[in-house]
Formats: sequence, structure tokens, C-alpha cells
Amino acid sequence: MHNKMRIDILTLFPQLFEAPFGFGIFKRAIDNGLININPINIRDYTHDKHHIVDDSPYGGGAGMVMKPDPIFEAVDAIKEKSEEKDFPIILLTPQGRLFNHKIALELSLHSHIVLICGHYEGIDERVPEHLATDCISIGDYVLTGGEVPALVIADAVLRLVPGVLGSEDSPLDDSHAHGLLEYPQYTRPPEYRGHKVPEILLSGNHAQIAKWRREQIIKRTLERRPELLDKAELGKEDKLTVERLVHPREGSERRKKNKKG
Ligand code: JBZ
Repeated sequence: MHNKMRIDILTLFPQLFEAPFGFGIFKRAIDNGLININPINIRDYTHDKHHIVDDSPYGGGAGMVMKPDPIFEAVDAIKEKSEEKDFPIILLTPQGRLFNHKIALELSLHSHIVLICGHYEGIDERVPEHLATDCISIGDYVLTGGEVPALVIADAVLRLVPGVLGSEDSPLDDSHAHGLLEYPQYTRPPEYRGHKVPEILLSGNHAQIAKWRREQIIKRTLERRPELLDKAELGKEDKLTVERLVHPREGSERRKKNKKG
């Protein structure tokens, strides 16, 4: 198991990656030598005077297509000095498989990954066909390029590298790590603008609090992301909670009485 990770990001806009990792958790992890985020300007791998990275599409049509050769050569240069021989080379593209936490976990097992950001109308098909080992999309919305998706993936993956999160936070506690949404959190004051913190949380009864939180996890996942519940591994208590929420008080004498009057 590695305890360091390097992400090379091939992009036409390397400066975009400076600010997002320059603060907080990631800054600390970089300063501690746990992670290395290395934006690489694709333009540096052109050989012509004007450093051209795009060209018009064969067959005609609007817009420009990113040329394959600077991208292939940039990856060649990375391969020459990589310590991991089978590192993933990931193209960010709307055509890719949908990113999720399981993919983040898989990627975090590597000591080195490469992210390729497309821009303009698209990228020469020989990049996904013969260079990338994987194509990933972060979701179904239209973006201008792969830079923001690369940031999303880098964030999700790097925080899983051992030591990146402080000792307080564990990636195992994450929403989605167990495939369900998290319970709601509150802090002081106990009442704000007339809105009270749920009384159970102030009770000091830790068993009851744990039970309430587990029910909240089931309740909000059912309300907001029901499809997640289908995939989750639920215990007996959880299943009873789902049953109770889906069919509230079915068969209860009290409900029948209340309904009538
Ligand atoms: C992505 C041309 O480069 C693009 C454009 C849109 C886009 C990506 C790359 S990656 N959308 C996504 O992850 O959904």
C-alpha cells in the first residue's frame, strides 16, 4: 500500500489548478509531502512556432478539435519518469463512465494517476482510443472543458490518501462511503431565530441519539435519494425503519381512531 500520491493533469489552463489546492486540507497535505498535484501545459509539447494545440475537424463541421500529438508526447514524457508502471491515464469526457465514490476508491489505490482535460468542441478520437486507459464523466450537464471534472476527481481521490484528512476525520465516515446520505448535524445555539435543535441531541442519551441518527440516515435517503437504498446493505432495524416510513402506522388502532375523529 502506497502512502503518497501524484496526480498529473494535462490541460491548456494549468493555472486553473493553483488556487483549489492552495488552501486547507490539500495545502497541508502538499506541504507534508503526501500528495503532489502537477498541472502540465499541453502547449509545452508542441513543436511549431505558434504552439498550436487544435485544428479543424476532418470531414468538416464547426469548431476546433484538440490535436492528438502534443497529448501523446506529454504522456510519453510522464511515462519515462513514472515509478508506477500501470498508472491510469484518464480522459475527462462526457462520453465516459459516470464518476462515483467506488471509482474514487479504486483510483486512490494507485500512487500515480494522469488526468487529461479536453477543451473546445472535442479531442481527436485517437486519444480515448489509443492513449487513455479510462474515460470518465462527472455527470449529465454541459461543461466547457475537462478542467472542473479533473478538480472534482482530484478532490475525491486525494482526500482518500492516508494522512490527507486529519486524524479526526475518517473517510470511512463519509456520506456515500456506506452508500447512504448522512444524518443532520447541529451545533450551538440550541435555538436560533425560533428554530430549535432536535431535543434528543441535547438529552445526553447516547444510545437514543445513535438510534435517532440512524433513522435520519434512512429517512433522508428514502426521501431524497431512494435509489441509493436499493443498493445499500441494510440491517434488520434499518429495514423496519424503511417499512415504518413507507407505510406509516399501518394496522395501528390509534391511527384508525384518529382518522375517524
Ligand atoms: C465532462 C471538451 O472537453 C470537455 C467538455 C465537456 C466535458 C468534459 C470535457 S468532461 N464534460 C464531464 O465530466 O461531464
